[in-house]
Amino acid sequence: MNIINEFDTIAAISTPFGTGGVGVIRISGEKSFEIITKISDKNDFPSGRICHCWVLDNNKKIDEVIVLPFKAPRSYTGEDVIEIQCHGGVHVVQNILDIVLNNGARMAERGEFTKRAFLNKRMDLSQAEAVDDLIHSKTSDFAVQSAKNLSGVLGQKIKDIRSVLFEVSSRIVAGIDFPEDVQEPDYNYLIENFKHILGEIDKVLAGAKSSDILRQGIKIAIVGRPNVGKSSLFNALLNLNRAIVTDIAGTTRDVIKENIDLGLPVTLIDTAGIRDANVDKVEEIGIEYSKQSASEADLVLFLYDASIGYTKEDDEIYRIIKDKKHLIIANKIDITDKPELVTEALKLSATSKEGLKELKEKIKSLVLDLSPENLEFVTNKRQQTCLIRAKESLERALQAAQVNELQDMIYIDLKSALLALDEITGEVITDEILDNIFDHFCIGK
Ligand SMILES: Nc1nc2c(ncn2[C@@H]2O[C@H](COP(=O)(O)OP(=O)(O)OP(=O)(O)O)[C@@H](O)[C@H]2O)c(=O)[nH]1
Ligand SMILES: [Mg+2]
Repeated sequence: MNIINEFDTIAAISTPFGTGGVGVIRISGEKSFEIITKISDKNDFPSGRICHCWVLDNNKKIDEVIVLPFKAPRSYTGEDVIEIQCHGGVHVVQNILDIVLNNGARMAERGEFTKRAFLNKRMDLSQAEAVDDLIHSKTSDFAVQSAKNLSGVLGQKIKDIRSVLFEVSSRIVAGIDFPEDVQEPDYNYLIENFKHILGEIDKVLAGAKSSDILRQGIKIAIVGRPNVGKSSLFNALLNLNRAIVTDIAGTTRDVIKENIDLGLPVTLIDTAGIRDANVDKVEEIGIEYSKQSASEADLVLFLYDASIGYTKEDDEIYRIIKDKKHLIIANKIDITDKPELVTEALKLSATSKEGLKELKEKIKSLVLDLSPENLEFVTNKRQQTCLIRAKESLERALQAAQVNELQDMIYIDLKSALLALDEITGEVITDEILDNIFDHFCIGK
């Protein structure tokens, strides 16, 4: 079956909605060239050449554009593709899309261009998923990791693991099918190979936790007594005067949240200083919110004022958060000669920014497992589930081989492991899983 011929022609705006320098309308499918010829003042669009023309609507000039024509199969989707670069006004772009749709294309669904690229074997499924990760990455680090997968790093690794597994499986099948001619493989050979493959799967899974954090991000709450410098640290980490800072205790009364990139996506939360005495109703509610923020955070930055020292009140707050993942920070080290420091506290001055870089590094290393081998492979939940399934099947095969189980039985588990690996690259995949993946994409991608 030739999938390419089965598809109709789709179109969408590929640039974000809004005003910009350029807007891009993408068309894919066998009518792409026919449509651009119909709607422009130019007849010839040689593949791979930049073409300049006007888009027309019933001879009325709509915009002066650049057209990038790509003949199948050498295009993003593997089909005939036309990309129109027009001026980036909301209405210009929409007008051109409407003209394209009125001349034989239909509106593309979410992720349909990339889905076609996958179905036409321009990329495997791990690369298609990397496209989405790259677009939606919340930090520059994760964008770089996603680009690695786009280039096929994860897909290739899975194919390498699969090929070893396939080789072992083939030898078992040959032994089963032709017992007179082919000897069944030695059990030690099986055990050795299963252990090797399990080790390789573990290498890919080692980055799972970090991948999840890099993709989703974490919540960090800054907590402490009034006036210890929480809002000052909040502003310093944001590099912006976002929260009000004064020398009046009880300045911050509400929870303030901002997103920042600390190499991982972080929602940073500034809270009201926690104290018991003389608080009014508003501050009391603020203090409740602070405790709640601390309990919901993935990491708590617990601040005390080093120029005053670690007090009984500090310790009372510390006891609220001590069971959470936390960092103790001795702030205002710029105005104290001999800070009475808690041994494990990080020394910081939120105003002079001394110690700020170290704090950022410490946060990153506490949350992510940053050893290079653990960041070699970025995976998403779907891929991790497939890897775990492959691993469980192989573990069963290993146990069976260790007790010299019949090789027919071992083969059943190997087949499940192969299937699970094939789901990662999309060699074997159901429509439901595909729809689920591409439904998360943007229109026009
Ligand atoms: N010298 C010095 N002063 C600091 C430092 N950090 C904060 N301050 C000062 O301490 C005072 C309180 O700072 P804030 O950031 O408002 O403290 P806070 O913990 O948010 O206070 P509340 O919102 O009232 O709980 C301000 O006068 C700051 O300028 C620091 O590292 N060094
Ligand atoms: Mg404050």
